[in-house]
Amino acid sequence: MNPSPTTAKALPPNTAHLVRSIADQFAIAGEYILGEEIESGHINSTYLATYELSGGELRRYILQRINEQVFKDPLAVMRNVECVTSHINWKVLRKKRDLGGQTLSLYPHKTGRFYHHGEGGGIWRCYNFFEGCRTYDVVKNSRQAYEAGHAFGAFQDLVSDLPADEIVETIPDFHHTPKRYDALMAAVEEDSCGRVAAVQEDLEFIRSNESEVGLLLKLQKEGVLPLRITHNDTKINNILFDQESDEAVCVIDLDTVMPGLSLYDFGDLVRTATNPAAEDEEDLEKVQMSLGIFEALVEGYLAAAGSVLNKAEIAHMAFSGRLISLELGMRFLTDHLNGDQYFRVQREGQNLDRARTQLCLASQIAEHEATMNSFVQKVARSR
Ligand code: ADP
Ligand code: GN1
Ligand code: MG
Repeated sequence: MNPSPTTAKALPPNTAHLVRSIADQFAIAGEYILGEEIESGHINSTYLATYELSGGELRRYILQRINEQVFKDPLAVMRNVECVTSHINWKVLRKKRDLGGQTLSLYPHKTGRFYHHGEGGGIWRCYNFFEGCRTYDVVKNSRQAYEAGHAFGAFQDLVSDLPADEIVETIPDFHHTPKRYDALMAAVEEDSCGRVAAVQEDLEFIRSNESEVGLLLKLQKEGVLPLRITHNDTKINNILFDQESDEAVCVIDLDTVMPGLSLYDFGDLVRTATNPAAEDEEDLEKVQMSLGIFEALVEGYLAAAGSVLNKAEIAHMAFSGRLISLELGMRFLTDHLNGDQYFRVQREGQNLDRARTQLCLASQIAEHEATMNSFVQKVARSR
């Protein structure tokens, strides 16, 4: 089970001191009373800061340090995030005339900027904390899947009119699957940790799929698939759900918002939502791709973004789930072979388990792809 924000962890004294001093740099009203850590997410360091207002009311805020190993230009990330959050806030405000605390907003630093340069290095930012929400690592039912599909579809719709030149590519070739394939082959060649011998079967499966890794890029080059502004990290735990109603409240983790293909977003959603097991499941018997969940994702996504997408995007929705599962399988395997330098791990072999789960899912999607395609077409026709 994923820790919900309310089960955030106590901090060791050094980190507690650091978080308090960072929180102090932002224009937050009240008195700082507690800092805790939220451990979900493989990339950033995320903390929860609690303040007490003069009347005794408690308010909480998210403080995040951007991972500079992953994001080489964190200020460019912040410019993108500022642009996307203000665009979404403006659109929601215009439509509803009330934000109601339901959109992600950056809090200003004391200088008026939206980030803080940490003394020991690092770029920090502060967001509003969504009370009464939780995240899921694994989708529990079709309704949640519909909500998730709808949330990412609505996100696509909300950013569809952002001027493309305002958002920069902060991680070049993030979803360039052929380059991910090449990076894996380079890691195999180098075998820096002596782990290649044990992953021959996994490599065989990946090599057998090589001819398809460039398909979406080819369609993009031919002008069949349009370049859009996309989220690029649409895993299920990047959506906040209302704890009571289980409705999707907000899409978070905007660091990878960049120009991309809508199919990268839908594909990653399929990868994370249709697998009923954990992302790092060791028992592959438990990785059974759920067609019912796929169908709910399609219904939700098309209900919110169907009018934005073209025919080719719709025709490749099932394929995108297979491609992104394969891509993540390759990324996790590459990191395993390179000695776990990119994705945070809690145990040895975790990146290999993550890789195998994704590869298993990719092969199951291939088995059901024809049925999945027919379903997508049926929903698209009925709209
Ligand atoms: P990472 O890039 O490391 O995945 P995220 O931005 O996804 O970082 O944040 C990690 C976790 O922190 C999320 O999965 C969620 O549980 C929690 N979280 C992040 N932002 C908020 C927020 N504004 N309100 C409530 N919880 C949040
Ligand atoms: C990382 O930050 P997080 O945990 O939401 C990664 C994604 C992967 C995901 C796999 C910037 O996402 O690309 O799909 O792990 N983010 C980055 O769980 O590399
Ligand atoms: Mg995240």
